[in-house]
Amino acid sequence: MGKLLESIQSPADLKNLNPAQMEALAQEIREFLIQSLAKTGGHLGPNLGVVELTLAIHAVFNTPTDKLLFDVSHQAYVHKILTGRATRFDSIRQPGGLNGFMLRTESEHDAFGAGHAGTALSAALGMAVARDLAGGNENVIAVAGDAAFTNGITFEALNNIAEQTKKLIVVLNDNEWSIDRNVGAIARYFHRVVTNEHYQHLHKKAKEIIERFGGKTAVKVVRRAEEAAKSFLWPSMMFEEFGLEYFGPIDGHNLPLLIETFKFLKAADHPVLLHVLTQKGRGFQPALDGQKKFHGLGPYHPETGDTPFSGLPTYSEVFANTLADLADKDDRIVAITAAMPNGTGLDHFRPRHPSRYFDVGIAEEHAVVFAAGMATRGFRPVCAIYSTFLQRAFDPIVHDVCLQKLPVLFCMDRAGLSGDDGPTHHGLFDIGYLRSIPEIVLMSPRNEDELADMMKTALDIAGPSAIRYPRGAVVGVNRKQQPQSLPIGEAEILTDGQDVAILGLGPMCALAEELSARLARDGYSAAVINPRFIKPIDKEMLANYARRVAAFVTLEDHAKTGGFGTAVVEALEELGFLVPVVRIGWPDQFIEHGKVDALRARHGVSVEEAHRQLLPLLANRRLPTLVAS
Ligand SMILES: Cc1ncc(C[n+]2csc(CCOP(=O)(O)OP(=O)(O)O)c2C)c(N)n1
Repeated sequence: MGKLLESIQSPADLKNLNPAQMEALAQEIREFLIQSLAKTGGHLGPNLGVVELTLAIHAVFNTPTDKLLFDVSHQAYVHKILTGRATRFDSIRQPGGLNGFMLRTESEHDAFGAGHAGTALSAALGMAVARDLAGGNENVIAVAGDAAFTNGITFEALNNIAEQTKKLIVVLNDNEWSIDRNVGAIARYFHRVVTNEHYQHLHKKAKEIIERFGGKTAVKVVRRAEEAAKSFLWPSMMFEEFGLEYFGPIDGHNLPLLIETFKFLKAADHPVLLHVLTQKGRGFQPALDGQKKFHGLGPYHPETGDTPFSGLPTYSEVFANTLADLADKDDRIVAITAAMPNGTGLDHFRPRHPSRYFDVGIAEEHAVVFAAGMATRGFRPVCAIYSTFLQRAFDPIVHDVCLQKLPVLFCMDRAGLSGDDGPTHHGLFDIGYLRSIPEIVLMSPRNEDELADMMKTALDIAGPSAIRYPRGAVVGVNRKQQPQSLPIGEAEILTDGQDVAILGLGPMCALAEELSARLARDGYSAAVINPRFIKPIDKEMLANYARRVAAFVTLEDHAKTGGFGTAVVEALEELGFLVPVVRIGWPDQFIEHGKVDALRARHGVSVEEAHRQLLPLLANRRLPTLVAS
């Protein structure tokens, strides 16, 4: 850690630094981020882009009295470093360490927790209105990336701001990137503002003036830019129509200009929006060259940016390649992503079927209703959306897809514990929110070959369906040449047995097999079942085993409440069987970030826990006797 950085215990310490020291501190923070995240991994690119912006905000405002929010908050690392967490920064995203996002329980400086996009403006407005009602005078500052403006909630907030408060500062941190290139009309609009020649000229001028005279004059330049915006670019700037006074765009790496601008905006008696231009990955060439990779990544080489080669393909890649293969033969198939072409693997689909690929921005609700619309016209839309982000689209799934019996397929990546990202990103609720919806067929594959089969199955049926599969590398099984349709609602019996029936959902099948081996050593015979279908559940299979086993075990990478195990209990109850069910899954609490294996052990999502709960239920069972032939 650099000397200046070492001296910053809280944002108050920034107030004693002169401009040259602030610049030097910015460089120290960049170096610190690059070196530290090389070991832990994290959101390097976004944070390198907001070093000056965060410094300027903390130099002018006083958190925690003033409220500072970041949209998504993956770019809040510099904020963490400046608010007393620098010495623990090497623990970020590590078990027991700092969270990778803002967390209200982690620091009083984290005014609002996040992880999903589009919430900063609404939450900031809530805080501003609460302040107004309470007669307070603290500032509320919401920093949101350009991609946050592709999200509906951001616009719902904009629609309300001017009516509801006179004091709110919105910062649009525009780097022209989402994780991939930002998309749509809003992105084009911002781009036009940024590339306007007049602004380019004003930027250069601002820089010169600041170098010569310092802050005050710079504010005049910002104001002139604002005037120019009105006359040159747009009959009336979009944000002005929403009742926010627009300032910018200004250079988001020009610290004195940022500081003077914030001082000026602090005094505003109406809501304002400051448009700052930043460069994602600034100061680290590999991040500038590899914007997508360095948005968020695991450990890397601190000089070259190289990352270790991971041998097996991921589920996301298998999903996307399979979809592209299926689309070769079926031109009704279209693929939809909500700003995650990289994460969902659809990057692999895009070049093979460019006209049937849609990135709609961070707009999960729109993605689903859009898919529904296409389905009414005979297309077979496939929405590739992480389990956690599909939560946003619950009502469209109910109202626009399932109620209308439309054949939309939801491919839910990152279903199960996400690990390092923590509770905002764990995909632990999708069975809970989908299982109760009529019409939907819900599946979970135990390996990549079965994922392909399930995609084929889903595309062969006439109604809605969803497949949940985990983050990361596939199992590595041999794959069939062509995927095959599976019989709907039929489980796969991997091994038959008499004493206990173990149902391992999706990748948890591996644990089911481990448990079975362990029980065999205890002298019990276990059936190992791959349920395949969460809905419709295989009642025939359940009835069959309910007649002979002492207990069922369900293993799932999902919340126990409302999960697959609950579905088994309900089905048995409906069938009239009173057989105990040992349900292994995540407890009814938000699970912290950490390494998957350690978290499973801590929370009892394990073979050991299943074994521990099962033994008393089997104790009265007579051990199998050998029958003499
Ligand atoms: C609802 C939701 N969908 C998708 C994501 C995944 N995601 C995380 S960051 C990000 C892009 C953010 O871009 P921007 O806000 O412009 O910030 P930048 O990283 O460019 O600084 C996306 C799509 C998310 N966090 N929330």
